[in-house]
Amino acid sequence: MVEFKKIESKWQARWAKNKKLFTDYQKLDNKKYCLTMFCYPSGDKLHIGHWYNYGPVDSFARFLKMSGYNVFQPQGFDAFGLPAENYAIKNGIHPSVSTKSNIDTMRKQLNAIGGLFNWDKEVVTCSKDYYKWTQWLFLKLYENKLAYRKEALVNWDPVDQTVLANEQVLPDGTSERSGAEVIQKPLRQWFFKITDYAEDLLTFDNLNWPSKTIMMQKNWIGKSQGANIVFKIVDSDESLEVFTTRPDTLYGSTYMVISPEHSLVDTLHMNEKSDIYNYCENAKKKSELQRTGLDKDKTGVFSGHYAFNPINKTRIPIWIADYVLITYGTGAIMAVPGHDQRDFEFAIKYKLPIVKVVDMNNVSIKEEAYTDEGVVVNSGFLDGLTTNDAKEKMIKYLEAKNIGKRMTTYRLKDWLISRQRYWGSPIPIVYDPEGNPHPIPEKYLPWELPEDVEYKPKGTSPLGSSEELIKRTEAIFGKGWRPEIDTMDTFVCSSWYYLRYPDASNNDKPFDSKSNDWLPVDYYIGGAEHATMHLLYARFITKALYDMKFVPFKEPFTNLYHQGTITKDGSKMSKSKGNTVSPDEFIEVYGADTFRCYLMFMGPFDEGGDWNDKGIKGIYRFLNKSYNLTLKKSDQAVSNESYYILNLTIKKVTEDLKNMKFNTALSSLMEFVNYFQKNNINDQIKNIFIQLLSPLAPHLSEELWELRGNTESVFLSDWPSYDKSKLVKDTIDIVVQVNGKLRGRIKVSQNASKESMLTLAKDNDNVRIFIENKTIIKEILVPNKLINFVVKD
Ligand code: ANZ
Repeated sequence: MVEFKKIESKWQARWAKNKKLFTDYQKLDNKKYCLTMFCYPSGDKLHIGHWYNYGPVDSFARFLKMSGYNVFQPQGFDAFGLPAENYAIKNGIHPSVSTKSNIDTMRKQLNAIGGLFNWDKEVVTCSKDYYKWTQWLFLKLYENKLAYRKEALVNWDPVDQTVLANEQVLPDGTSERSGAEVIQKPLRQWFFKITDYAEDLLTFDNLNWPSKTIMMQKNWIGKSQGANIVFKIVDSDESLEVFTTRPDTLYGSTYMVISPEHSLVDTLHMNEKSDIYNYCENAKKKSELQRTGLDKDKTGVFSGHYAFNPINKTRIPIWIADYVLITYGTGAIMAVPGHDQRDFEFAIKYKLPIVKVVDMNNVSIKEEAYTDEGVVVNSGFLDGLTTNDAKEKMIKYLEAKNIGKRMTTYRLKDWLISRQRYWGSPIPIVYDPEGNPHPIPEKYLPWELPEDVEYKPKGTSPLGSSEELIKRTEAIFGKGWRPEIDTMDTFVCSSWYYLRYPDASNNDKPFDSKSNDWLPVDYYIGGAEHATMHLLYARFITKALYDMKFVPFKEPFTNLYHQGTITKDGSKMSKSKGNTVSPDEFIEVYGADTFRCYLMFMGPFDEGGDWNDKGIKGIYRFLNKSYNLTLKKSDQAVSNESYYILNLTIKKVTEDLKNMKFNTALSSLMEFVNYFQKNNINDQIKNIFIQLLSPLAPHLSEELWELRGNTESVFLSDWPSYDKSKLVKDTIDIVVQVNGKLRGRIKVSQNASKESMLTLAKDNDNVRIFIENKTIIKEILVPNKLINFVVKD
């Protein structure tokens, strides 16, 4: 058995010293920036999920290297964040201390994978020389009016005592972090204006991304097209504007709804009535999901007011109901119960009129609304038009009469980036004695995270307890000035780290134009769970930096891949379920190459698979067999068929690795080994096999390569190419049937003529028995496969 452990440490040490294996930072013509999502240095160490990201991607990077590319494969740590802070609260250890020790452990574990990582460009987001530039980014966004402060109802996690982004609230209304029921709380917060980029973010031109991820981003941005329409309020100078995607149904609007937070509630003194007041107060306590879920019972109160439907001048009542949200559109709707299910349910409950204005084969709207497209009815000048034509015609009409306008809205909201937590990048803002915010001049960056704080959350930010921070602020800006005490969401740190890697130690700039040449990232690989947060934020930041002329590209990641999930007994591994598997014990027994290959063999890379250690022995045997097969020198006579197998394997492995199909690449190599265990092999074939195996089992292959007398690393050798002419077998097997029944097989040469094949078939001893003394009425020939004689007596 091969001594994997010994081989692995030997080669890891040698690789680290061999500059030729790493990136030539000056040479850019054939660069490949190959990036895995960096990891969070938690105390749980590197788990199988990390391995499944970093191991196979290193195989891919090594394959690119051997294919002649100048590969850049950096590593770093997304090191700010709540877990370190919670750990500090519990154990009294400063987050910087625990984070540093976690990083040291994880760095060691990452090295055990045996990856060719560019450690000279490591990025750690909690270090001063990194967060200095995260703060710079904030200042640039602020200068360009893309960072602003406003009072807003925010998602508040009552357990972690912090604000959450919408993306961090799970569909059931609980916190992704603590599991607590998220509540709504008004707070002054900092936002990044990602909504300015809503339209740009919907374009995915020239990006090779999984279509599901693109769909998820599009849905998240949620573009809706329609119209804003103004309704005059009866006996009042006020009017009510609504957003609708169905202006074609205006004739069918029989009532209106405003959200409990709508300004009209105040302006028209509606809340002076106690039932309305109580209703509105109650609604404020509910989360969006509780209010809008389709299965939720609709509630509401009549406002006492009416509006004129602008198209037919009928008086329609205005209701207040919490299924209408203040944060979307105008916070008010024209209700069309015949064609909107929520309105339908509400109308049934409160006995409001339901009118059919869209028809399709006399559809009934007694049981439920008809929400599909159709032909307009009961709608004056629109009658007979299709839904789409009617929309257009109505919008034009409304615009001409000045009672409405074409409108596009997006569900995407601005990115709330302030957190009432300690372990994050301080927001570089100070307040003058009147409370007005001012950006901290760049020369004071990094605006350091103070040390003298009380971490324990008390509903206000821990930074507020630092005397040093106040002293520092007053010393620089003057008496009475106060620091901002919120820190930035860690997603800000990870929204730009890929820009920093190529220039990781630049002290004067976050990155310079030379490092920009390394971008965009050619291959970005990480979990699909980042589809709407990280990947959307990173695209936004890149686009904003492009518009500020800091980077010459608009998209950060050209090719995106999501590795699948490794499950245990069908469920995702997690510490809380107690079903995690540590890679370390397997590496100890079988070695890193076996472990890497086994993970890759479990299933397609983008699907993952269920962890089961039974199969690992099979991979271990395969690598040992590979070693024994190729170790010794031997020059046996080799058949044409063997060359066919060799070239076929080169072709398959090359294509598979190009597409990150590691599992099938391994299968081909296994078939190869099985074949050559039974057939002659020569040194040339052995060398090529080692090269093909090397990205997948790097340590073992490197050892074999050396034992076979090579003096340079196998990863400096050129990836083998295949000989097309060898990919055709000399002879092919053809099946011969008579009246559709198998009667014999013949061997013919590749380019045999039709006639010669038919003659050969008829000459076959067994076939002859069935065609003798019969009339052949048809000869069917499927090239390279079969001949069928149709005969009759
Ligand atoms: C009249 C109508 C008739 C509507 C009809 C739909 C169907 P999407 O596609 O998600 O953008 N709406 C508008 N603002 C709202 C708010 N703040 N809270 C709750 N609902 C709101 O949905 C747009 C539709 O959602 C709008 O079009 C409006 O109802 C409703 F047959 O207007 B519609």
